[in-house]
Order: sequence, then structure tokens, then C-alpha cells
Amino acid sequence: MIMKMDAPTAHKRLLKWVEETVELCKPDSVYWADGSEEEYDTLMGQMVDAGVGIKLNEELRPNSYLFQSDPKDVARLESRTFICSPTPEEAGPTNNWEDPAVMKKKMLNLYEGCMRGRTMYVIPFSMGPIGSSISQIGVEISDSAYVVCNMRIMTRIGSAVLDVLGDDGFFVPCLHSVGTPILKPEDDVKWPCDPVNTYIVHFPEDRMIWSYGSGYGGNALLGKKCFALRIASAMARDEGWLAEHMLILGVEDPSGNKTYVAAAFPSACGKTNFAMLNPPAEMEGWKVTTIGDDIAWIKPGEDGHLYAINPEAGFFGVAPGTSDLTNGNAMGSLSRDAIFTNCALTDDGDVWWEGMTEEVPDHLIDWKGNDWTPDSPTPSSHPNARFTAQARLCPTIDPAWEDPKGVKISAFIFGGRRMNDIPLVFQAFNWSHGVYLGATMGSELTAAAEGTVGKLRQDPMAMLPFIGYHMGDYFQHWLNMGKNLKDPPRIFHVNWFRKGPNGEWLWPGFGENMRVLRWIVQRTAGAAGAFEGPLGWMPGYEDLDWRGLDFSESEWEELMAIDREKMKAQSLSHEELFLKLFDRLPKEMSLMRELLISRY
Ligand code: SAT
Ligand code: MN
Repeated sequence: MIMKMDAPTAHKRLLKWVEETVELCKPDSVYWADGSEEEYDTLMGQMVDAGVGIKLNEELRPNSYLFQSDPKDVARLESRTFICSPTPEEAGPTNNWEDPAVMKKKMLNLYEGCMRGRTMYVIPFSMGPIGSSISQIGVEISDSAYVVCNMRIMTRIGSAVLDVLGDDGFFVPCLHSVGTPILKPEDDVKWPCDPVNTYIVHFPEDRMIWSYGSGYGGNALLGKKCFALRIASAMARDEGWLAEHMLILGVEDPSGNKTYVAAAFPSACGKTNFAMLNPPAEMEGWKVTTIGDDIAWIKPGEDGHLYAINPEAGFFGVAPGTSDLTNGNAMGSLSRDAIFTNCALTDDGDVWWEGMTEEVPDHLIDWKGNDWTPDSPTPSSHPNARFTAQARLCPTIDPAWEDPKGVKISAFIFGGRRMNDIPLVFQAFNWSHGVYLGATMGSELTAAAEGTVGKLRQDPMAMLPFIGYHMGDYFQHWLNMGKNLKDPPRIFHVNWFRKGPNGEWLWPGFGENMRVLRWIVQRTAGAAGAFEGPLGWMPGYEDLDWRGLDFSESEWEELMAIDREKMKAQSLSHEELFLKLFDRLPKEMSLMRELLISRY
């Protein structure tokens, strides 16, 4: 057993925490991750030998592995996610809350001896380029080698992080256990988890994360939603920056000028696709580059502008639906050195998922390990099957993606999934109006299984499950941020999902979204036309580049139309969320709503 003596750090608080965790969780051994390639290969080798993971065909998918989870552990679990601030008011009505003392007591009971028979991994990690002034350090303790390997792709881990941490640097402790000690040989299962006792708990005051019972995605890779959004949002509020659920992309115009944009979309709106968009060939000279596909940390620079980094180093993307047609750049990123979870296995040792190719393989092993044919009644991959891919392998990765200064943000985009009311694109009148657009963002439910079709789900800034404090205070923080900037980024709203009377999509989406992006970027430079509408500044037909797309002016009119009666009804739905937040809702939000109604 490697004990404290062998620890590769002299950081007192870290050593003490590791020692206490050993005493509590009682692992068989302790291993400090150094982040090396050999370490990754060794851990993967061990998991393959144990039948936990599958090594994919080296020729078809070099250095890549497939894991299949317990069917009861397949996604983030919002009902078990808690913000344990000192009072329920601080967590607000949109988060689950429990008294921190009560929750700690309950979880200490669960953690007691939970790593018996297992190795306890200590994983120092940096969110953001190591040493950047926008980056933050965390240390995850986990009893899962799968977590170590995923963290090595999604973040920067190991010795280099300890060097920056020094003897007394700040770090966020993140404790994770799959919650299944190995007490007898039968306990050593392929995907250990404890769905009954799963908890994903945040202590914003302590800047600390405790997770128990799940090995999947955001429940277990604690740098992602837990740290980079929930804990970081609380840190950002206190320190004057923003931790947002946003992709960051660069737009290069034909003369080589680069404009960076950060964008928030509700789930299932093609966020990863947008971050890696391939412009239509006819829009010669226009190019999109990728900084990140999920999370942005944004800080004001000395010059009064906002600078953003992607705190992550990889993509944890939804596999089904990803193809060379929908997102060739994601396919490029996962062509090697990747981890797949809950995808299907092909007969030649590669992965497959619904939508990957037009031709469906005759035979697969599905995500549950069963034989599968096109006649099988269930999909071969779980709908939330994931790829963990290195950002540096993305064909569109921006040369500045690891720049410690970050990239200057010129525009924010808030997206919606609105089938029958909101036009394709418009620009907010000013910063506070833009914050209102973000605050009232929503998506219409698509499947009956999700609830009533067409019902609007409010998801402010796509942050509903990711704000580590009261949502009203979060809106106030956004308003405050704008006041302190010299030239705040322009704010836009887009909706790729509008449908016509016969249920047909009015906008082709995907690469064609470049036409909207071009208008947005030109607006931020004061170089594109717009007219004033009730919702904001809107482009006219002539303001978009139509080369290579047959889209008539009357189609455009339909796509951009505003039905004043529908809009009035919609603004009532904003009130529902605002009422919940009433005692902490900034008055600007109510005023913006009044102004909006008065313009219809
Ligand atoms: O599981 S993750 O949190 O990483 C992804 C998601 O559910 O949004
Ligand atoms: Mn996300």
C-alpha cells in the first residue's frame, strides 16, 4: 500500500484529507495518479483483463475502449443532486437542498468502509490549462479506475497539477465512491454502483463535492458539472466571473478576422454540432473553430472585456445521432484514443450506435451485452451512450484553445427549442434585455414521455440543474457583470427548431446555421443591417448570405414572423418561474417583461 510517505506532494491539507479518507473508506491500497500514458495503459489493461472494459480493434479504432454500465446507472441523476448550502434559501427553489450537517452525517455512514477490497485513486486535476489564471485545481478521490481514465481525457491530471498546487494552493476536494466494497468475490462486478443510495452532493460554502453510488458521467467525473458548473458558479458569484453551460467557438471571416462567441442551448439542441459546425462550401472563406462544446469559464480582463477558457480537455458527448453527416468533426475527435460507454460492439471489434451510419449492421452486441440484429425491438446503444474524446484531436480545434489568457468573447447566444413561436434569430436591445432572454430560455417538450408535447420547459441559460445557489441571485450576478464591462458582448437569441403548419422544419439547421452566425458576428462589429422588432433587432432577408442555399424571401418571412397573440401568451409562462423566485428576482426581470408586453 502506498501511504502518506509515498505521496508525491507536501501539501498539508491534501495529505490530511487523503489520510482521513483512507481511514473512513478503508481501501486496500492508495494510488496517486501521475497522469502518464503508461499509467493509462496499465489501468486500461487491468480493466480489460478483469472483463470490465473491451479493447476495440486497434486498426479500426486505435487505443480505444468500450464500457457497458449497469442498466440502472446510465445518466446524471438530478433527483439525487443536492446543493447543501447553510440555508434552503441560499440554494433556492430550483435546487434540492438538505442541511449540510444532516447530509454529511448520512453520507459519512455510507462512506464508512465503502472502498474495502478496492484501490483508492487520488487524482489531482486542473480545470483549464495548467497554470492559467482562469483555471482551478481539484483533487478527486475515487475508487474507480474508469473514472481515472475518463478524467485523464476530460481534464488535465497528475504530477504537473501537483507542481502548480505547491504546498498550500487552493483545491476543491471531490470525493467519489461507486459504493460497493468487495467483501466477497461475487461483489467484484463489471460495473459497480449503488443506485438505491446514489447521492451527488455539493457543499458550496466548503467548496466541496461528495458523490456516492454512481459511476456514470457527471455523477462520477466530478470536474464536469459538479465542479465546473455547480461549485464554480458559486465561486464565480463571489469572485466576479461567470461559470456557464456554454460552448465556445471562433468564427473566422474571409479576411482572417476572428470573433469568439459563447452559446447556451437546452439539452438535445445539437450543442456539440454547433461548436464544430462546417460552413456551407459556397460561403467561401468563412470558418468555424472550436474552443469547447459544453462549459465556459469567463472572466473580465484588465481591459474591461470578457475572456473565456474551456475548463475541460475533452468531449463527453452523446453518441447516438453522431455521424459523418451530422458532425464529422466529432467523429474525427473520437477516431482514436477514445472511451465509449453504453455503445454497441460490432463483429469486427468497433463501436456502433443508432444514426452512426445509414447502413445498419446485421449483427451487434448491444449495450447490455446481448446479441442484436436490426429486428431487435430495442436500440443497440443506450440513448445516453457517450464518447469520451480528446479535444486536441478535433479537426476544428482552435489554435488558441489552451491559451491561458482565454479568448475574448464578443457575443453570447441563447438558444431555444421552440416549434411554433420564436423567430430564427434576433439581437437583444442591451445587456439587461439579453439577460432576460437568457433567463426566459426554454424548450418545448418533444416526446410524450417527457410530459405534454409542446409544453414549455424553462431552462434559464441552460443552467437549471447546474446553478450552485439561488437562481434569482444568479440573474442579479449576470446583470452586475454587464455593468462592470467596458463594452459588454452583444447578446442574441436563436431558434433552429421552428416548424410550419404541417410540422415541417422551416430551417435546415446544421451547417446552414453558419448564415446566422455570420450575421451575429457582423452585428458585433457594427457591420450588418437589422431592423427593430418587438423582440429585438432582427435581420432582413438581404442581411444574410444566401450563396448556395435556395431559400426564398417568403420562406424567410414565415421563419421570422412574430405572432403577437402567441407571444403575449408566452410571456405569461415566464411569470411561472419568476413567481417561484419572487423574493430574489431582480426587478429588471419584471420590468423587461412589462416592456416586452407593451411592445406587442
Ligand atoms: O453526464 S454529464 O453531466 O457529463 C453530461 C450531461 O448529462 O449533461
Ligand atoms: Mn452539458
